[in-house]
Amino acid sequence: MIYTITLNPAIDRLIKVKGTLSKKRTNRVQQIEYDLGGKGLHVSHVLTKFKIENKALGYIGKTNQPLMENILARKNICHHLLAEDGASTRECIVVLDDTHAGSLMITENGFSVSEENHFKLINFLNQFLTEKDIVIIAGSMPPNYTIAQLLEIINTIKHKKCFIACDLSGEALAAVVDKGINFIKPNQYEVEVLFQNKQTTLIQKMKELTRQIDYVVVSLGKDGSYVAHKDFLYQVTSPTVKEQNDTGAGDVFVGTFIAQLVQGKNLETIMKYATGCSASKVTKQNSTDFDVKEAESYFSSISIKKLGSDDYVIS
Ligand code: TA6
Repeated sequence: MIYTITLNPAIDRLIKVKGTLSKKRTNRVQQIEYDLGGKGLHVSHVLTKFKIENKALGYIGKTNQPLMENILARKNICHHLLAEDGASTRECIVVLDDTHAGSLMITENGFSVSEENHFKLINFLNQFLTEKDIVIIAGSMPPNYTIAQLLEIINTIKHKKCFIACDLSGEALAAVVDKGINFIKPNQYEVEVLFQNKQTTLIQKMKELTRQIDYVVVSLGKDGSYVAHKDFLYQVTSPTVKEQNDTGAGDVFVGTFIAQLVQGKNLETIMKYATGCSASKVTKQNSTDFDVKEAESYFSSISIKKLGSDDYVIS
């Protein structure tokens, strides 16, 4: 089984305005749509689309639970989310306009999770995880959730010997990297923060990270990604597409990467699907849609350069 954990889920409120979004002007709304939000839940959606059994774990607020449950049902997300009394799942506002120049995201902070629900999550992991499982933890931490609580989750999963993938940032990313996990996907700025701006190249930093982490993906946005695995580093370019909304593109990358990995595909195929599906997501207006056939049509314009062992050998 694959479990995703979203500690701070969201409801994405997509607001499409007419013309060009501008400050000091009345931006008239053309269309509003609610979509699934939160990185782990997005990964669950991708896995579900690839018909891979998975369960979404984490927390949701009771106050707007019906709206969230409705979105989860619409997206076919199998879940065991713990509901928090007197709390609302945060809204993440994504504003789009007619210019195809990218989206604007304004996100609420989320709610504080009770000790009780944290322990319920730990108990669930203790009770159900087995060595064969994969756990993906993605997204920001709720307010007041401590690094110690995050590490308690990581230690519980590590104790069960599961494959652990994390799409975290800042302090949370640094803490899990120190523990040694199996997959991370920071962007280049998050890598710099990890090394506190140490004067080494990005490639040297990735090399360092692969000492403790099996798959290190550094996303470079429209410029593609670097993927490091074992002794080698791959430079992957992204196809040029007409952008509608890049929200969720990174989550589609992570979900597709894991989906291909569990299907036993080779790394080149994994990288092509992850890059292609993520590019397809960018062409869609909401936060979750992507098209696998469209992704495959991009394959010929995705280049994967394997940097030789001279460039990147682990000493
Ligand atoms: O990656 C996209 C997304 O999951 C949005 O749907 C939105 O809810 C946001 O990210 C939340 O990001 P955060 O880092 O705050 O968990």
